[in-house]
Amino acid sequence: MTEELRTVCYMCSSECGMITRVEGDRVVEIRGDPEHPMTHGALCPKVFAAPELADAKDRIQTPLRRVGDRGEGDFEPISWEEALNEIAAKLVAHKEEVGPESLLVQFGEKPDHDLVYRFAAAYGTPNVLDHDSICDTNRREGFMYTYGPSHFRPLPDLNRPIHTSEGVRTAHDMRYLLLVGENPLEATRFLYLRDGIRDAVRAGMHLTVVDPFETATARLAKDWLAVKPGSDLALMLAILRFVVVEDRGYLDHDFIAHRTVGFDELSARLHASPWTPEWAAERTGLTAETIRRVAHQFGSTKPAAAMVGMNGVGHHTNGFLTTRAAAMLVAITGNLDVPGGLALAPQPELDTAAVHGVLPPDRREKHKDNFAGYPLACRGIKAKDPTDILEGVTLTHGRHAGTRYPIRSLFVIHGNPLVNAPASSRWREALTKRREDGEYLLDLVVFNDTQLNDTGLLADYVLPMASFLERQGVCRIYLNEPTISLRRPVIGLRGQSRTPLGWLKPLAEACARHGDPEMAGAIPYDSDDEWCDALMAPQGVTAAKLRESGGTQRGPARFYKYDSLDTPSGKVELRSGIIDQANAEFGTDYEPLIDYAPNKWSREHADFAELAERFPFQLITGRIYAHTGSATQNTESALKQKPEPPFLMNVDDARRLDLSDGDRAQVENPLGRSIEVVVKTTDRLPKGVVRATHGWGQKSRFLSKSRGRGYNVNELTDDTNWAPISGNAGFGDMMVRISRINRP
Ligand SMILES: Nc1nc2c(c(=O)[nH]1)N[C@H]1C(S)=C(S)[C@@H](COP(=O)(O)OP(=O)(O)OC[C@H]3O[C@@H](n4cnc5c(=O)[nH]c(N)nc54)[C@H](O)[C@@H]3O)O[C@H]1N2
Ligand SMILES: Nc1nc2c(c(=O)[nH]1)N[C@H]1C(S)=C(S)[C@@H](COP(=O)(O)OP(=O)(O)OC[C@H]3O[C@@H](n4cnc5c(=O)[nH]c(N)nc54)[C@H](O)[C@@H]3O)O[C@H]1N2
Ligand code: SF4
Ligand SMILES: [Mo]
Repeated sequence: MTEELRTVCYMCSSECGMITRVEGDRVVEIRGDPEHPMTHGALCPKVFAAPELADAKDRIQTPLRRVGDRGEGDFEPISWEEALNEIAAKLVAHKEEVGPESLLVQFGEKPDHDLVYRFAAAYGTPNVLDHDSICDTNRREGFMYTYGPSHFRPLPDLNRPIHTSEGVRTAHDMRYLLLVGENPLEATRFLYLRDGIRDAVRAGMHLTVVDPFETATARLAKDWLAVKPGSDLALMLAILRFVVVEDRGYLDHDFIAHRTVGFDELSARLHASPWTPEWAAERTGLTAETIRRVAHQFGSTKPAAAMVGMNGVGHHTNGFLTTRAAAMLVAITGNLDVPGGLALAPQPELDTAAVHGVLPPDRREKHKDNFAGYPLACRGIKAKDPTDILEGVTLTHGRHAGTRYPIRSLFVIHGNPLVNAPASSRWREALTKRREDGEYLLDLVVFNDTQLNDTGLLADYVLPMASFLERQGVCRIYLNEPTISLRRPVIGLRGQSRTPLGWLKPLAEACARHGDPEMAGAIPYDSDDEWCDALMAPQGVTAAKLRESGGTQRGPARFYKYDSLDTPSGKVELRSGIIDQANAEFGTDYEPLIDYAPNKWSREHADFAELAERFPFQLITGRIYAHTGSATQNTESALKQKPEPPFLMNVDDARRLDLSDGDRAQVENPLGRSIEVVVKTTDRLPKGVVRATHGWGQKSRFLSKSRGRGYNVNELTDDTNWAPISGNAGFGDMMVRISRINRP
């Protein structure tokens, strides 16, 4: 039998609409869904890894229990019942001995977590860390603390056609786009940005791309500004200062007067600051003339948008401030939430409190990060996990200040921190360290995925997960048109894999049987439709209705939503009231306005300038079109497009080190860690910068196609370096030296 079913791709986080042709429970064809409001039929080639992964020989088929030491990779198959009973017995014991906060749950960058939150809330742990702090908390919080918590996802208004209450808009309004450290043509986060940028450029939009590497996006731009890594803050401060101090019609004074707070203070700070184009030129490697020209063009071309990247900007510890500067620039020039400007993407209202459950304040205040010195790190700090596991957690704020507790168990749910979080060796250490009595310090590690990656090698229990083709979820798409869609399962569960409902509900029941009364009935749903319906209740739609009607529900796009800003003042906060409140409450001294801060491990930072002589290269990363993190590598379909991650360096730098294409080199950081790479030379990267791709170099024998390919760049990153406010991992702050490896 052949069926055509609409669903939503999750080979990466873009959540594109797709139509699958299913024959005999196999996906035999995938094509874009022309009716999907975000993607209008577009897809990218990563999607083709999905059916291959679903039916892969390497796929985890049954629950597994470790038999040798952690990391050796010896497992025996066991039944779900055994696995869940053994895990439940440990969870109940840990809760009695230490408290529920000793369970640390983390996910990777994948959706369908709703019931994981519910399980964690029922058990009582506040320590649920999604992927955000190794992804984009700097960017989220930079916008959040300027435009309000519910507007942490502003987006360049480039999705066309767009439905508004006045009708459908097809033409592009945007005249100028400043993209800082973002590469939507290759790192596809929302295909409409990829396609919208192309169309808008064709319609005459001026695109300026700030990136040390000449990416595909930069190649499309009128201006490519090859900044030094981590210097974007200097650039944005200089642009901000220029538009305020020079103001040749750049500023929207009416908007500033009625819709912002803190402008006078900001203006005084900028006037008194040294942040001139010449000052920024020294730090960024651009000319003062270029900076002046870009600032003038941004200020005088309207409507315009500025957007900072999740990684190019966000993975530097000063990325929060860079985002704040961009958010301010957009607002004071009158480009916020206007057609063709930076649109405030509304969050479709969902009943997450009902479905996720709510933790009582007493338990919330045991959060390992928020109450351990980082009160504004709203999602927690993943980079800090190894330290927390090794040293325990000391709470510094709230009513439990002074309390210490150990982390006893860890759930890794479709993530791969061993290669995707900073400092892989620290993760290995944290997960394999033994106590004096010979037992592991971290008593329980549970891993849930479709494939047994390098993190899985360190687990005690491996639980087979339903791939996204087999599971149901509610997608909250980031769009100016508030949109939800249903990821419906299109094929049956493979092997013994289970959906989140399929294993978390019986695990909760097993915990109840082992003596934890709070877990009885913790997950009250009997089908995926039930929790999806509860979640979507405020939208007045059900899963069944979405399946019938094409999978997506959207409202009209609306601009000028200034009445809905949920900052403390209700206005755009150039001086952040949220930060002021946190400082008053917690005795912290976070910058509420804007300031300059150089990054660790960079020449601009006084403590590291000298090191730069011996470690002369800044190491950055960037994504490749054909792969998603570590998820797609074990597939023919992606490997035939890109079999290895490139390690790029400037052609003159390479020549000086006697390196040419294909040569092996050692890359070493000041922390004494090193990796081996194969060099690829390029003239698209300035001198002094090398560019890698993360997520590779895995060793797991369960990844038969990708094992041993490439290098793992996160062997070199620093787990003790995170952004002061958001806790975002500072992957992008690292200096290295490079030497040729001569082999006979
Ligand atoms: N140095 C450096 N490190 C980085 C980054 C960087 O730029 N530089 N980027 C960071 C960022 S932004 C992020 S978000 C993290 C990502 O880190 P992770 O979230 O760990 O990302 P992945 O490696 O993509 O996926 C991990 C696992 O998810 C499993 N999986 C389960 N279900 C699905 C599914 O439906 N779809 C997909 N695709 N996989 C599934 C895959 O099998 C895989 O084992 O890495 C971060 N690490
Ligand atoms: N193909 C593909 N698409 C993806 C993903 C994937 O793994 N593969 N992952 C998804 C995820 S999880 C995310 S978070 C997004 C990320 O989307 P992006 O943030 O756009 O992706 P990246 O390629 O990590 O980083 C963008 C650019 O930042 C540049 N850069 C590095 N350091 C600096 C710097 O100091 N300053 C400036 N200005 N630029 C710098 C890099 O050269 C790179 O071109 O992509 C999503 N889409
Ligand atoms: S960008 Fe590609 S991989 Fe990502 S969701 Fe869309 S089609 Fe899937
Ligand atoms: Mo990400």
